Amino acid sequence: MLLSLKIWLACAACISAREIVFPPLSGVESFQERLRDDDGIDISTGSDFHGLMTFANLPYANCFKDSRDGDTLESDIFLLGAPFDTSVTARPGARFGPTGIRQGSRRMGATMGWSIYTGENSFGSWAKILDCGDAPLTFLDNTIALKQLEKAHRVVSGRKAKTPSKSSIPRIITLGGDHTTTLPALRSAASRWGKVSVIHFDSHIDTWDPKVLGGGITDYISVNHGTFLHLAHEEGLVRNTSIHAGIRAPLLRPKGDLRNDVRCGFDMIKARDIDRIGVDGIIKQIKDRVGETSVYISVDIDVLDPAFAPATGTAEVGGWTTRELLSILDGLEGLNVVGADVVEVAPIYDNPGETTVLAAAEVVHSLLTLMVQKPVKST
Ligand SMILES: [Mn+2]
Repeated sequence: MLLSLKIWLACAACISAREIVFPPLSGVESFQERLRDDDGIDISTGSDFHGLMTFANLPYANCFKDSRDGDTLESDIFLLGAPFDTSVTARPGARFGPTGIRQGSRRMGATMGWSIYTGENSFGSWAKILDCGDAPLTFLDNTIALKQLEKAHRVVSGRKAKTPSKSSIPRIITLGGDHTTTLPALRSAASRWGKVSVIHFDSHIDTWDPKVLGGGITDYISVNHGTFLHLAHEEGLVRNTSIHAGIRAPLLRPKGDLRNDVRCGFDMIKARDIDRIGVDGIIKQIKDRVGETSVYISVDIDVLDPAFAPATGTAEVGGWTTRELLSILDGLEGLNVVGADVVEVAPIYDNPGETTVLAAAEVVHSLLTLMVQKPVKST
């Protein structure tokens, strides 16, 4: 008995005497002030999980501050959240998409940002990249919310570029939001860059005539996540060199929807075309279509099969894998990408492994990389 007590006391002493040795911490550029002490324990940098959450641990900036208050915020690429989901035709929830995509990006950043495929680090290149947080959008009136989003885009894209020798107008990647949020983004992009070719990754065509989808009963319901590309065409924002990729959802009319789609300026790559022409064939078809024009890339996460992106409002089976989509996106290097978004991420339907938000974050990373690879001067 006495012996076991002695052993217990010895062990207790050994546990309390043990020092926990941390590995050296450094590398992550932090926007937090560093503590100026010298005890060797760093609580300012070194974790992907510290501070408030931004996309890929990028610095946050209040992008809506007034320049008359002495604000001189400059950046080359801005991330902008659009928490809006009241124009959907099926499951809501994408208002939490921006938060979900940021959650999916927590392990991203400059420190471990070197791509095994390209050898590049998009977070540590020439471009300054900031996260604006989310645009403050009312959730009670779609008309006002979309006007707010349009103004947010106008203000952010009107800021000075940090590296004007490379690219004179800051570019925006929007974190949606249901797909209606692409309409204000296209209005803003077209006002800065002129008409754009839209590369539209989606399982649905989204060019539906409001009279067909929703019945056009009021102007209010005519603006929704299945009609915004029709409206963008009517407003003269979209070039007739646009293209869908990954389409597989059924149509409302046997021929009329497709005729209208062509009229809106779109060519179409269907989901199953990948089995026939492969990833390289799809890349070629997209590049041939848009050429040297200014390009806006919109990625509805439902372009992925629900096995890879279950957390979305209008899931359609038979879609692409995450790897296929990322290979196609990375293959678009060299295009003049002036704006982009990832939309329809509704995290409430995701699983504990966060399958959808991880995929969405990596898609944003690919879009960011395309922008860094190809600076675009304004025309
Ligand atoms: Mn869509």
